[in-house]
Amino acid sequence: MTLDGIPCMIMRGGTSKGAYFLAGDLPSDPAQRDRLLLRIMGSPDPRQIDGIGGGDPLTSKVAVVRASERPGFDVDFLFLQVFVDQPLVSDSQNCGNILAGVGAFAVERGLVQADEGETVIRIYMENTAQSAVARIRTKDGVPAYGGEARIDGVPGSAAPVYLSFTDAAGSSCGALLPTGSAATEIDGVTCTLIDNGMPVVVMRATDFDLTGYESREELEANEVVKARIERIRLAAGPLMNLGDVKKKSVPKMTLVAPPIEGGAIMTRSFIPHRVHASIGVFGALSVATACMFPESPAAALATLPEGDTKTVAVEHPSGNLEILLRLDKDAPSGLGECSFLRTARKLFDGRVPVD
Ligand code: NQM
Repeated sequence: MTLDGIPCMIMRGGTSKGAYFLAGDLPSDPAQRDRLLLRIMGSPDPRQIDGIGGGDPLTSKVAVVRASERPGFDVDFLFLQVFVDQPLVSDSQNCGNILAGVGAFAVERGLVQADEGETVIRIYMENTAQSAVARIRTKDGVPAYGGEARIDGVPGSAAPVYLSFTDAAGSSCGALLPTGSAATEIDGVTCTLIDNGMPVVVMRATDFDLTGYESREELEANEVVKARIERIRLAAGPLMNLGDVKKKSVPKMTLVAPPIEGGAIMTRSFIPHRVHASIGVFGALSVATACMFPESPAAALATLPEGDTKTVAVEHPSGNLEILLRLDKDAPSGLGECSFLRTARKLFDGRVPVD
Protein backbone atom coordinates (compact mmCIF):
# COMPACT_ATOMS: atom_id res chain seq x y z
CA MET A 1 0.00 0.00 0.00
CA THR A 2 1.35 3.47 -0.79
CA LEU A 3 0.58 6.38 1.45
CA ASP A 4 -0.82 9.37 -0.40
CA GLY A 5 -1.43 12.88 0.82
CA ILE A 6 0.59 14.88 3.31
CA PRO A 7 0.96 14.55 7.09
CA CYS A 8 -1.57 16.69 8.93
CA MET A 9 -2.54 16.90 12.58
CA ILE A 10 -5.86 18.40 13.61
CA MET A 11 -5.73 20.06 17.01
CA ARG A 12 -7.99 22.11 19.17
CA GLY A 13 -6.00 25.13 20.23
CA GLY A 14 -7.87 27.10 22.91
CA THR A 15 -11.35 27.82 21.55
CA SER A 16 -10.31 27.25 17.92
CA LYS A 17 -9.54 24.19 15.82
CA GLY A 18 -7.00 23.95 13.03
CA ALA A 19 -4.87 21.80 10.73
CA TYR A 20 -1.21 21.75 11.78
CA PHE A 21 1.51 21.06 9.17
CA LEU A 22 5.27 20.91 9.12
CA ALA A 23 6.47 23.63 6.74
CA GLY A 24 8.49 21.05 4.79
CA ASP A 25 5.30 19.09 4.00
CA LEU A 26 3.69 22.05 2.19
CA PRO A 27 4.71 23.73 -1.09
CA SER A 28 7.26 26.48 -0.43
CA ASP A 29 5.63 28.80 -2.98
CA PRO A 30 2.94 30.72 -1.01
CA ALA A 31 0.48 30.88 -3.94
CA GLN A 32 0.73 27.11 -4.50
CA ARG A 33 0.50 26.50 -0.74
CA ASP A 34 -2.61 28.64 -0.42
CA ARG A 35 -4.35 26.91 -3.37
CA LEU A 36 -3.66 23.57 -1.69
CA LEU A 37 -4.95 24.78 1.70
CA LEU A 38 -8.17 26.10 0.14
CA ARG A 39 -8.70 22.64 -1.40
CA ILE A 40 -7.85 20.84 1.85
CA MET A 41 -10.19 23.01 3.96
CA GLY A 42 -12.99 23.00 1.34
CA SER A 43 -13.09 26.77 0.68
CA PRO A 44 -14.81 28.72 -0.70
CA ASP A 45 -18.06 27.19 0.56
CA PRO A 46 -20.11 28.26 3.60
CA ARG A 47 -20.23 24.63 4.80
CA GLN A 48 -16.72 23.61 3.61
CA ILE A 49 -18.44 20.33 2.83
CA ASP A 50 -15.70 19.10 0.49
CA GLY A 51 -12.87 19.73 2.94
CA ILE A 52 -11.80 19.39 6.56
CA GLY A 53 -12.73 22.95 7.62
CA GLY A 54 -15.69 23.30 9.95
CA GLY A 55 -17.66 26.03 8.12
CA ASP A 56 -16.72 28.70 10.68
CA PRO A 57 -13.69 31.03 10.77
CA LEU A 58 -12.80 29.54 14.17
CA THR A 59 -12.41 26.06 12.65
CA SER A 60 -10.85 27.10 9.35
CA LYS A 61 -7.34 27.76 10.58
CA VAL A 62 -3.89 26.46 9.71
CA ALA A 63 -0.58 26.31 11.58
CA VAL A 64 2.67 25.93 9.65
CA VAL A 65 5.55 24.99 11.95
CA ARG A 66 9.27 24.45 11.40
CA ALA A 67 12.40 24.04 13.52
CA SER A 68 13.77 27.53 14.05
CA GLU A 69 17.17 28.64 12.84
CA ARG A 70 16.88 31.87 14.85
CA PRO A 71 18.99 32.11 18.01
CA GLY A 72 16.86 31.76 21.14
CA PHE A 73 13.92 30.06 19.44
CA ASP A 74 12.90 26.41 19.15
CA VAL A 75 10.29 26.70 16.39
CA ASP A 76 8.87 29.19 13.90
CA PHE A 77 5.07 29.35 13.62
CA LEU A 78 3.11 30.86 10.74
CA PHE A 79 -0.64 31.22 11.22
CA LEU A 80 -2.92 31.18 8.16
CA GLN A 81 -6.62 32.08 8.23
CA VAL A 82 -8.42 30.20 5.46
CA PHE A 83 -11.54 32.20 4.65
CA VAL A 84 -14.66 30.05 4.64
CA ASP A 85 -16.71 31.53 1.82
CA GLN A 86 -14.05 33.39 -0.17
CA PRO A 87 -11.01 31.93 -1.98
CA LEU A 88 -8.63 33.75 0.38
CA VAL A 89 -5.85 32.65 2.71
CA SER A 90 -4.50 35.43 4.92
CA ASP A 91 -1.28 35.70 6.89
CA SER A 92 -2.22 39.20 8.04
CA GLN A 93 -3.09 38.15 11.61
CA ASN A 94 -1.72 36.01 14.38
CA CYS A 95 -3.86 33.62 16.46
CA GLY A 96 -3.28 33.02 20.16
CA ASN A 97 -5.64 30.07 20.21
CA ILE A 98 -3.95 28.11 17.43
CA LEU A 99 -0.63 29.14 19.06
CA ALA A 100 -1.74 27.10 22.10
CA GLY A 101 -1.34 23.86 20.09
CA VAL A 102 2.06 24.70 18.59
CA GLY A 103 4.16 23.47 21.53
CA ALA A 104 2.47 20.06 21.63
CA PHE A 105 2.67 19.74 17.84
CA ALA A 106 6.40 20.56 17.93
CA VAL A 107 6.96 17.81 20.50
CA GLU A 108 4.72 15.34 18.60
CA ARG A 109 6.73 15.90 15.40
CA GLY A 110 10.11 15.65 17.15
CA LEU A 111 11.11 19.32 16.63
CA VAL A 112 11.51 19.74 20.40
CA GLN A 113 12.68 17.16 22.95
CA ALA A 114 10.26 16.87 25.85
CA ASP A 115 11.44 17.26 29.44
CA GLU A 116 9.83 15.22 32.18
CA GLY A 117 6.91 17.12 33.71
CA GLU A 118 6.96 20.40 31.81
CA THR A 119 8.52 21.51 28.53
CA VAL A 120 9.19 25.13 27.61
CA ILE A 121 8.96 25.96 23.90
CA ARG A 122 10.22 29.30 22.58
CA ILE A 123 8.16 30.20 19.54
CA TYR A 124 8.91 32.79 16.88
CA MET A 125 5.60 34.05 15.47
CA GLU A 126 6.26 34.74 11.79
CA ASN A 127 3.08 36.75 11.19
CA THR A 128 4.12 39.52 13.56
CA ALA A 129 7.89 38.86 13.94
CA GLN A 130 7.38 38.47 17.71
CA SER A 131 8.04 35.86 20.34
CA ALA A 132 5.98 33.68 22.65
CA VAL A 133 6.95 31.24 25.37
CA ALA A 134 4.71 28.18 25.79
CA ARG A 135 4.86 25.91 28.84
CA ILE A 136 3.17 22.57 28.25
CA ARG A 137 2.82 19.43 30.31
CA THR A 138 4.86 16.46 29.05
CA LYS A 139 5.29 12.89 30.28
CA ASP A 140 7.47 10.05 28.96
CA GLY A 141 8.63 12.16 26.02
CA VAL A 142 5.18 13.15 24.72
CA PRO A 143 2.60 15.86 25.46
CA ALA A 144 0.12 15.06 28.25
CA TYR A 145 -3.23 16.40 27.07
CA GLY A 146 -5.38 15.42 30.04
CA GLY A 147 -5.59 17.71 33.06
CA GLU A 148 -7.60 19.96 35.31
CA ALA A 149 -7.43 23.33 33.51
CA ARG A 150 -10.71 24.78 32.25
CA ILE A 151 -11.24 27.58 29.75
CA ASP A 152 -14.63 29.07 28.91
CA GLY A 153 -15.90 28.00 25.49
CA VAL A 154 -14.48 24.45 25.76
CA PRO A 155 -16.32 21.68 27.61
CA GLY A 156 -14.47 19.70 30.27
CA SER A 157 -10.87 20.15 31.35
CA ALA A 158 -7.38 19.53 29.93
CA ALA A 159 -3.70 20.08 30.70
CA PRO A 160 -2.81 23.76 31.06
CA VAL A 161 -0.84 25.58 28.37
CA TYR A 162 0.72 28.80 29.69
CA LEU A 163 1.57 31.38 27.06
CA SER A 164 3.57 34.53 27.75
CA PHE A 165 4.73 37.51 25.71
CA THR A 166 7.04 40.42 26.28
CA ASP A 167 6.78 42.19 22.92
CA ALA A 168 3.14 42.01 21.81
CA ALA A 169 2.58 45.79 21.55
CA GLY A 170 2.47 47.08 17.96
CA SER A 171 2.52 43.54 16.53
CA SER A 172 1.08 44.53 13.14
CA CYS A 173 0.52 48.29 13.39
CA GLY A 174 4.01 49.29 14.52
CA ALA A 175 2.70 50.94 17.71
CA LEU A 176 0.34 50.10 20.54
CA LEU A 177 -1.81 53.13 19.59
CA PRO A 178 -1.14 53.64 15.87
CA THR A 179 -3.01 56.97 15.74
CA GLY A 180 -1.08 58.21 18.78
CA SER A 181 -4.29 58.48 20.79
CA ALA A 182 -6.76 56.14 22.51
CA ALA A 183 -9.73 58.06 21.09
CA THR A 184 -10.19 58.38 17.32
CA GLU A 185 -13.48 59.49 15.81
CA ILE A 186 -14.70 57.48 12.78
CA ASP A 187 -18.19 57.81 11.29
CA GLY A 188 -19.39 59.61 14.44
CA VAL A 189 -18.14 56.82 16.75
CA THR A 190 -15.31 57.22 19.28
CA CYS A 191 -12.96 54.29 18.70
CA THR A 192 -9.75 53.04 20.29
CA LEU A 193 -7.46 51.77 17.53
CA ILE A 194 -5.10 49.49 19.40
CA ASP A 195 -2.64 46.64 18.77
CA ASN A 196 -1.35 44.64 21.71
CA GLY A 197 -0.88 41.39 19.78
CA MET A 198 -3.93 41.92 17.53
CA PRO A 199 -5.18 45.04 15.74
CA VAL A 200 -8.58 45.81 17.27
CA VAL A 201 -11.05 48.69 17.01
CA VAL A 202 -12.78 49.07 20.39
CA MET A 203 -16.18 50.82 20.40
CA ARG A 204 -19.09 51.30 22.82
CA ALA A 205 -22.00 48.95 22.00
CA THR A 206 -24.47 51.73 22.85
CA ASP A 207 -23.08 53.83 19.96
CA PHE A 208 -24.72 51.21 17.72
CA ASP A 209 -28.00 51.18 19.69
CA LEU A 210 -26.98 47.82 21.12
CA THR A 211 -26.62 46.71 24.74
CA GLY A 212 -23.45 44.67 24.16
CA TYR A 213 -25.13 41.58 25.65
CA GLU A 214 -26.76 40.37 22.40
CA SER A 215 -26.16 36.79 21.22
CA ARG A 216 -23.80 35.91 18.36
CA GLU A 217 -26.83 34.98 16.23
CA GLU A 218 -28.67 38.27 16.92
CA LEU A 219 -25.63 40.31 15.94
CA GLU A 220 -24.92 38.24 12.81
CA ALA A 221 -28.51 38.82 11.69
CA ASN A 222 -28.23 42.62 12.13
CA GLU A 223 -27.27 43.72 8.59
CA VAL A 224 -27.46 47.46 9.45
CA VAL A 225 -24.95 47.18 12.30
CA LYS A 226 -22.68 44.86 10.28
CA ALA A 227 -22.57 47.33 7.36
CA ARG A 228 -21.73 50.26 9.67
CA ILE A 229 -19.03 48.27 11.45
CA GLU A 230 -17.49 47.29 8.10
CA ARG A 231 -17.47 50.96 7.00
CA ILE A 232 -15.60 51.89 10.17
CA ARG A 233 -13.21 48.95 9.71
CA LEU A 234 -12.29 49.96 6.15
CA ALA A 235 -11.60 53.50 7.36
CA ALA A 236 -9.60 52.26 10.37
CA GLY A 237 -7.30 49.99 8.28
CA PRO A 238 -5.09 52.76 6.80
CA LEU A 239 -5.14 54.70 10.11
CA MET A 240 -3.71 51.57 11.77
CA ASN A 241 -0.93 51.21 9.16
CA LEU A 242 -2.66 48.09 7.81
CA GLY A 243 -3.39 49.55 4.35
CA ASP A 244 -6.49 48.45 2.47
CA VAL A 245 -8.09 45.81 4.71
CA LYS A 246 -10.92 44.77 2.36
CA LYS A 247 -9.38 41.31 1.91
CA LYS A 248 -7.77 41.07 5.36
CA SER A 249 -9.10 39.52 8.56
CA VAL A 250 -7.84 42.49 10.61
CA PRO A 251 -8.59 44.76 12.34
CA LYS A 252 -11.09 42.93 14.58
CA MET A 253 -14.06 45.04 15.67
CA THR A 254 -15.04 44.78 19.34
CA LEU A 255 -18.09 46.30 21.00
CA VAL A 256 -17.75 46.85 24.73
CA ALA A 257 -20.23 47.21 27.61
CA PRO A 258 -20.03 47.13 31.42
CA PRO A 259 -19.16 43.66 32.82
CA ILE A 260 -22.01 41.58 34.25
CA GLU A 261 -20.21 38.44 35.46
CA GLY A 262 -17.73 39.97 37.90
CA GLY A 263 -15.11 40.52 35.19
CA ALA A 264 -13.49 43.73 33.87
CA ILE A 265 -15.34 44.43 30.61
CA MET A 266 -17.98 42.76 28.41
CA THR A 267 -17.23 42.19 24.70
CA ARG A 268 -18.77 41.18 21.39
CA SER A 269 -16.18 40.76 18.62
CA PHE A 270 -16.59 40.81 14.85
CA ILE A 271 -13.61 38.86 13.43
CA PRO A 272 -14.20 40.80 11.24
CA HIS A 273 -17.45 39.70 9.55
CA ARG A 274 -18.66 36.78 11.63
CA VAL A 275 -19.18 37.26 15.35
CA HIS A 276 -16.78 35.38 17.63
CA ALA A 277 -18.36 32.66 19.82
CA SER A 278 -16.05 33.91 22.60
CA ILE A 279 -13.10 36.23 21.84
CA GLY A 280 -9.67 35.77 20.27
CA VAL A 281 -6.83 35.65 22.77
CA PHE A 282 -4.70 38.44 21.35
CA GLY A 283 -7.96 40.27 20.65
CA ALA A 284 -8.80 40.06 24.37
CA LEU A 285 -5.29 41.24 25.25
CA SER A 286 -5.76 44.33 23.06
CA VAL A 287 -9.19 45.07 24.58
CA ALA A 288 -7.87 44.61 28.13
CA THR A 289 -5.08 47.04 27.31
CA ALA A 290 -7.53 49.60 25.87
CA CYS A 291 -9.27 49.65 29.27
CA MET A 292 -6.08 51.17 30.77
CA PHE A 293 -6.33 54.39 28.73
CA PRO A 294 -8.69 56.91 30.35
CA GLU A 295 -9.63 58.43 26.94
CA SER A 296 -10.71 55.03 25.57
CA PRO A 297 -14.47 54.37 25.40
CA ALA A 298 -13.62 51.08 27.19
CA ALA A 299 -12.14 52.79 30.27
CA ALA A 300 -15.39 54.34 31.54
CA LEU A 301 -17.17 50.97 31.25
CA ALA A 302 -14.43 48.79 32.76
CA THR A 303 -13.89 47.62 36.33
CA LEU A 304 -10.15 47.10 36.73
CA PRO A 305 -8.19 45.68 39.66
CA GLU A 306 -5.65 47.92 41.41
CA GLY A 307 -1.88 47.45 41.15
CA ASP A 308 0.76 47.07 38.46
CA THR A 309 0.03 43.39 37.89
CA LYS A 310 -3.57 43.02 36.84
CA THR A 311 -5.69 39.97 36.11
CA VAL A 312 -8.22 41.31 33.62
CA ALA A 313 -11.21 39.05 32.95
CA VAL A 314 -12.56 39.90 29.50
CA GLU A 315 -16.18 38.76 29.38
CA HIS A 316 -17.49 37.34 26.08
CA PRO A 317 -20.57 35.42 24.83
CA SER A 318 -19.46 32.12 26.41
CA GLY A 319 -17.79 33.19 29.67
CA ASN A 320 -14.58 35.13 30.24
CA LEU A 321 -10.92 35.04 29.28
CA GLU A 322 -8.40 36.05 31.92
CA ILE A 323 -5.36 38.03 30.86
CA LEU A 324 -2.47 38.75 33.17
CA LEU A 325 -1.06 42.22 32.41
CA ARG A 326 2.04 43.63 34.03
CA LEU A 327 2.54 47.37 33.75
CA ASP A 328 6.14 48.52 33.32
CA LYS A 329 6.78 52.26 33.42
CA ASP A 330 10.22 51.78 31.86
CA ALA A 331 8.99 49.94 28.74
CA PRO A 332 8.23 52.17 25.70
CA SER A 333 4.65 50.82 25.55
CA GLY A 334 4.23 50.97 29.34
CA LEU A 335 3.60 47.23 29.35
CA GLY A 336 5.70 44.38 30.69
CA GLU A 337 4.98 40.67 30.30
CA CYS A 338 1.45 39.58 29.35
CA SER A 339 0.26 36.02 29.76
CA PHE A 340 -2.77 33.79 29.62
CA LEU A 341 -3.89 30.23 30.13
CA ARG A 342 -5.14 28.05 27.27
CA THR A 343 -5.54 24.32 26.73
CA ALA A 344 -5.05 22.22 23.58
CA ARG A 345 -5.81 18.69 22.43
CA LYS A 346 -4.70 16.44 19.60
CA LEU A 347 -7.83 15.36 17.73
CA PHE A 348 -6.47 13.53 14.69
CA ASP A 349 -3.13 12.61 13.16
CA GLY A 350 -2.90 11.26 9.64
CA ARG A 351 -2.53 12.27 6.03
CA VAL A 352 -4.76 14.55 4.02
CA PRO A 353 -5.19 13.96 0.25
CA VAL A 354 -3.70 16.61 -2.05
CA ASP A 355 -5.36 15.73 -5.39
O1 NQM B 1 -6.98 36.92 18.84
C1 NQM B 1 -10.10 34.55 16.20
C2 NQM B 1 -9.39 32.83 17.70
C3 NQM B 1 -9.11 34.07 16.95
C4 NQM B 1 -7.82 34.71 17.01
C5 NQM B 1 -10.03 35.77 15.46
C6 NQM B 1 -7.12 34.62 18.29
C7 NQM B 1 -6.44 35.81 18.85
O2 NQM B 1 -10.22 32.84 18.59
O3 NQM B 1 -5.35 35.59 19.36
O4 NQM B 1 -7.03 33.59 18.95
O5 NQM B 1 -10.04 36.83 16.10
O6 NQM B 1 -9.99 35.68 14.24
O7 NQM B 1 -8.81 31.80 17.39
